Amino acid sequence: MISFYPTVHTGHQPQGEFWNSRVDIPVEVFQRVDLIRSGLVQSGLGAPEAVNESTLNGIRPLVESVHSPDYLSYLETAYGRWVSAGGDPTGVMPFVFTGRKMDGKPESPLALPGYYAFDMGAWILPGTYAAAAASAQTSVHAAEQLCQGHEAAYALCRPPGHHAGVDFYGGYCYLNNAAIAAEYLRSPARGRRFERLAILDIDLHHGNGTQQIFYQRHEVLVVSLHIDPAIEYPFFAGYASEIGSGAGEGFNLNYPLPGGTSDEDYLSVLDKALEQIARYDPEGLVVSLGVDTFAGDPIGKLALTHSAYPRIGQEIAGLHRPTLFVQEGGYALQHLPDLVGSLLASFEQNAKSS
Ligand code: OKP
Ligand code: ZN
Repeated sequence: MISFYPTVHTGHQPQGEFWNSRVDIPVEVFQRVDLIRSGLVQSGLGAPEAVNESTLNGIRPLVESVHSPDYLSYLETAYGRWVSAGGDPTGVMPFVFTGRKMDGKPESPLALPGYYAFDMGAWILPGTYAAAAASAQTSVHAAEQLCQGHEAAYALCRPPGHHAGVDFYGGYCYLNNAAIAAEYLRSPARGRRFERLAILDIDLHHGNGTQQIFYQRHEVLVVSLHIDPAIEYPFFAGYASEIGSGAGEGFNLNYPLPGGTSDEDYLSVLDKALEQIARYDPEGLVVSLGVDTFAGDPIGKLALTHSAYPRIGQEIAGLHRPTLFVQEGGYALQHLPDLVGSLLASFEQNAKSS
């Protein structure tokens, strides 16, 4: 399977994340990229191609079809403004939040993170914007391959994207790589076009950013399997009652899963989700691929075993749609090569043989 990875991402290495009254050691580490790269090779998928861009040059209008220009210029300038205003160089992080309780828009660089971030887990460092831009470029390179006639492609994105919304960030995510790729597929510069699209999000966590971006639209069906937000991050979105609104009503489907969900139970819910996607009959599919559903994941609470992942790949192949895989989470470092590699290899094998 043709695949891509970003080379400019190691300047983004937050030293911590606030969680449960502590600063936790980060799990979204730069080593994830090289580990997954080796998994692709070991699984026979071939080595991914390097993406060297570290700006949004060439894709800015596309990215602005997902994120607001105001938000993008904030991300780009946040660290410098923070430090000049006396912010601690450890990283840009919010400590007073807007939202349901207050909705002013401050000018102070020390207050702005609380306007754009919804949690205290996605710090902004000097290299964060370049890394996020590189990650978005990676997803676009992979999407291009579908427009040029490939049946599948994989973007090894880091940082991940599915928690980032039109003008907010959080959950290690700054730019929504899957949403940006989806917009590219819907209106490519050249080549095949995929106007009716489905996004299937199988990361452990609910992709609240992706949900928000497409919530009022029907041309992109968003379907997500994730741990019940009543018991896990992101807590404030991902419930089954969130079905889309306006023209998008009925085009957002959430499947919250109980803690400890097993392979069999997971696969039967995935089956139902795929049936819904088949009924929608999209021209193409974008998979937000997180493997933090694995039992051994350090922050996960589902109980999938290694053998679930090839089965997931096989089920997705059964849709018979041009498919773009975009990496999201997955933090069990020693298992990442196998989890990602076996899912994609099984997808490829089953897509060919049928
Ligand atoms: C990002 B993605 C760790 C707490 C968990 C938030 C989870 C963000 C998940 N101590 N922090 O969807 O994998
Ligand atoms: Zn996740």
